[in-house]
Amino acid sequence: MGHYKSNVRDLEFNLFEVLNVQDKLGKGVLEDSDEESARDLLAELNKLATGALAESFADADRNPPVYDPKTFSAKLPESFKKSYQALWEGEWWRLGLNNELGGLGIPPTVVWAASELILGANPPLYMYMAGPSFAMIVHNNGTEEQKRWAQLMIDRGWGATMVLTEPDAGSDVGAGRTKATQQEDGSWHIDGVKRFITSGDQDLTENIMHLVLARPEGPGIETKPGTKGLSLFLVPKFHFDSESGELGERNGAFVTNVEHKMGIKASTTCEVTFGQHGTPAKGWLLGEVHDGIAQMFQVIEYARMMVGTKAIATLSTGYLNALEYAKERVQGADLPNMLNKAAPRVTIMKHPDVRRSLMLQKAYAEGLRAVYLYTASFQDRVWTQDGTPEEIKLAERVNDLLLPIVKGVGSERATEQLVQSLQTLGGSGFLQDYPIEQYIRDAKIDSLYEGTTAIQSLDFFFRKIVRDQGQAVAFVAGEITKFLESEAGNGRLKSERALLKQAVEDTQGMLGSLIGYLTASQEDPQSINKVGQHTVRLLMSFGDLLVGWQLLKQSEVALKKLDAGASDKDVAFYNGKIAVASFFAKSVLPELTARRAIVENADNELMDVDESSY
Ligand code: ST9
Ligand code: FAD
Repeated sequence: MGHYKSNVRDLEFNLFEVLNVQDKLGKGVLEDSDEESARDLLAELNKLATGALAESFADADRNPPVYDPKTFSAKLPESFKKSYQALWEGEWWRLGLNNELGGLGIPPTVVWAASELILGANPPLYMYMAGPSFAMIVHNNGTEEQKRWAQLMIDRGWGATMVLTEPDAGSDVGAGRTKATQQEDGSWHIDGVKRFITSGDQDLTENIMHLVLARPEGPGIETKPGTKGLSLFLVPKFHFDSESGELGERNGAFVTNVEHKMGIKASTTCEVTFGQHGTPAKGWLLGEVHDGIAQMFQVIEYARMMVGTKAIATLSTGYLNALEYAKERVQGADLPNMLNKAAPRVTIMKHPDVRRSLMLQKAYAEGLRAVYLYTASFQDRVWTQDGTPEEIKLAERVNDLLLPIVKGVGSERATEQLVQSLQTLGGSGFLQDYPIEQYIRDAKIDSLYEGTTAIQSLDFFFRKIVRDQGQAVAFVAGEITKFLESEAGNGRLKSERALLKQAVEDTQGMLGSLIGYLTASQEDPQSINKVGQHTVRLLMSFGDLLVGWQLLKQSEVALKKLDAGASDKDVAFYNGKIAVASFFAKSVLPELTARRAIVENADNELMDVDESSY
């Protein structure tokens, strides 16, 4: 058995019993898909994920890619290349593409559910397969010629990268110094050093298209500081014939280092040097506008969703591995028999603290899965363009609001709860005989790249709530209120609904306080530092609220299914849904009241502590 324990039953429950995605299939851009084909797709990918994809997970960690400074190249382990070949040959690169570019005619909900299977089995595989999805963005923003390049990227299976970070420009992308100078032939020469570039080199694909942010310079070009002065350039590793895609000369973008990391070792993290090794790094402006940061955010939005889904996928397999162990490991007696030294020994599953911990792991694994799929359901509306322009606009806003939750809360809770999954295995969890230590190492990056958690929380508060004038957040709050006012559970979820209601009020209270501090900063500029101290608390609390709500929504569905007479094999599944929702409402949601009090009583003392006193 491989390391990866997927949860297709829960994916299908979300898609077809809670979100009712099947109602959207068979129409418009989804005309070629139906419920059966979507279920078949998940089943087929699940076989691959738990088999050939999971197979190289540990080997590629123990035998990571090797960098050769003489050739500026990275070589991947053979086991990993075999997994990649299986993924590519299965044509899973079609997953996120639109129909025009050879997509499968399935909505984002199904795409992300399928993506979870790859990301849970072996996440770097997914990242190396980014070429076609990045090509779609090149296609959407490119000139007619660049649209042909996008097609070549897909047809020839090229890799792709997103290139923002520099030694002095991490969270602050606008501090980037890499520059671009226009040439007479219309191309640009890129000059600078980028670092931490995922998939910067590999030996899986014949070519790599780097999507590079650089600052254009030269006569007639206004040089602007910050992110708004950046443009997006297409910089191939090898030049190519625009018609046939035949490779030509090596371009001057060279990988000059591959980092040694804590986790996701199979994923190469590269320093990429542009135009500093005797060969110019030629790039082409994407489209005809200098609007690099907005174009790059089209990539970042996918990537943030991907990172959150990756974290949640890893938490899910961590929890299921821990659960399996707890059902087999025998240790100690039942607590009521603790004084009887001759009492029968029991599996650790019988100990209340192990049960508590496993139920919390389940709550976050399944609750966050529900949150990312709920988010994807808004992407469905945008993808299908089904609805009035106002409905589609609102769906975009709600998706934007939820992305920092999927990414920021997903990654933080996954890391925290994976530590609990390891704890369930006791000392054995610390060994490489089990996958959990690698899960923790591999998942930690998720709270760092694609914008750290602090950055997600600032994005959530300032951009997604304040700048949005609360429209998306009001919509989501309205949906939760509808649930609260409904007869959900038919009288059986009463106390849980009361706890959820309190959680809504607490989250609104926190938000109200932060908006108050922001407003006060017009008079007292320091007041904004009170906001900055608590945006992560707000983000995490909003995440808990959504998890609590989604779990209760699921338990409402489960109760209905049980009332209607579920099959034997489904009874335990539905009872689990009711148990986990109730547990989360009773043992996590009340914590929001304390967090609200902390936010309401915020002061700026922290900002006054002298740095030498830290
Ligand atoms: C990285 C990669 O870390 C790690 C993993 C790589 C994996 C590669 C493979 C991925 C595969 C994925 C494939 C999935 C395919 C599946 C398909 C399925 C269908 N939203 O606030 P301002 C824009 S890469 C949208 O003033 P500052 C906007 O244009 C490195 N746009 O910012 C805005 O203008 P306006 C990742 C946004 O103060 C403009 O930016 N690095 C958003 O200048 C300026 O905004 C990071 O993520 C948004 N949320 O700069 C950097 N926000 O306002 C993190 C901004 O007029 N740092 N824009 O609309 C930040 O995000 C900073 O907040 C900052 C600040 C840089 C934006
Ligand atoms: P810093 O920005 O220096 O942050 C340090 C700390 O300060 C963090 O805790 C941060 O939250 C905090 N902080 C910074 N600014 C603020 C603020 N304004 N308010 C509050 N707190 C703040 N980049 C790419 O361009 N392409 C890639 O493919 C890519 N892949 C990566 C792969 C790996 C394995 C790694 C490690 C990084 C990768 N990155 C990539 C870079 C990644 O996106 C950055 O590391 C990340 O954005 C953070 O930047 P930084 O490391 O410079 O940290």
